[in-house]
Formats: sequence, C-alpha cells, structure tokens
Amino acid sequence: MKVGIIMGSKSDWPTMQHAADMLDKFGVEYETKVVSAHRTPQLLADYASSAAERGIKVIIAGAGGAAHLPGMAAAFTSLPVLGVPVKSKALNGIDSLLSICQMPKGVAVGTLAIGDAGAANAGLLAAQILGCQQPQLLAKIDQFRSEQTETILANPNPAE
Ligand code: RP5
Repeated sequence: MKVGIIMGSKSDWPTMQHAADMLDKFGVEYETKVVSAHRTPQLLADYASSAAERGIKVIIAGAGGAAHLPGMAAAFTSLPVLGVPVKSKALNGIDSLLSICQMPKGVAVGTLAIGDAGAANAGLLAAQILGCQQPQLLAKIDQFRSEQTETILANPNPAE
C-alpha cells in the first residue's frame, strides 16, 4: 500500500474519489478510509502514527468546514500529507481551504485546490512524489501529460 486516502466523512467520498481515480490511472496502490479528526480522534492518531510502518509513503487527507484532518494527520507522521479542501455547504470550501493551507510554521501540509480538481491533483502529486523513486511511474505521468496536450492541440476550436 503506497498512498493512504483519508477523509473526515463518507460525505467527502464523491470528491475524494477523484484522487483514487487518478491513482488507478497510474496503477498506484492505495487504501481509503473515513478518519475524522474530531469524531474519531484516537483513530486518527493511530492511523497517522502507524502509516509509515504499514508501508504508506504519502497521505492524502480531505475534509470540509473546520478541516483540521490534514494538519492533525501531519502532526502524527513525517510522511508527506496532501490536504484537499472539500467544498462545504455554508462557505463553498473557503473555510476548508483556509483551515488546511494556513498551517503554522513547523508542520507542513501541501494544500491542493478546493473540490474535485484538488482531489484529482492530490492523486497526481502523490504519484509524482512516488515517481521520484520509480522512473516507470514518472514515464506514465509524462505520457498522461502528452495525451492531455495532444487532446487540446487536436481540437483548438472552442465552438466545435
Ligand atoms: C467534515 O465535516 C467532513 O470532512 C465533511 O466534509 C464535513 C461534513 O461531514 P458530515 O456532516 O457530512 O458527516 O468533518
């Protein structure tokens, strides 16, 4: 298991699924789990503090509202933690974004964009991090980018 995808609630899954889909594209192994910083604090402590010894290399953590999950996960492990701000109903994810990206100095969380794009990019970035040690994985990411570029260049007319 290389990537741990955790989220504060089952209701985050439609967003966080995009991270899993991206990892599937590159054949990167992952696990998914609901782990809430405030509803299941002991589970969070256990999950994050044991992640490295269980073979996890990167954690993707998504949460909405007062989204302390990524920061708290990062407090329990020195593995890289990528935070995904889930779009909240009340404030459209601005609350999630600010509570994830405004980490005080000393414990780092990499923050992605709000919502589906952020989750997909978290998967992509996790694959790139793992790719530092795996040239074949980086080659797959290069191929993905080339295809993305070709798709746009082959269809430049926005009205078509
Ligand atoms: C956060 O509260 C979760 O990450 C979720 O985005 C939000 C709402 O959770 P539910 O009330 O839908 O379970 O902890």
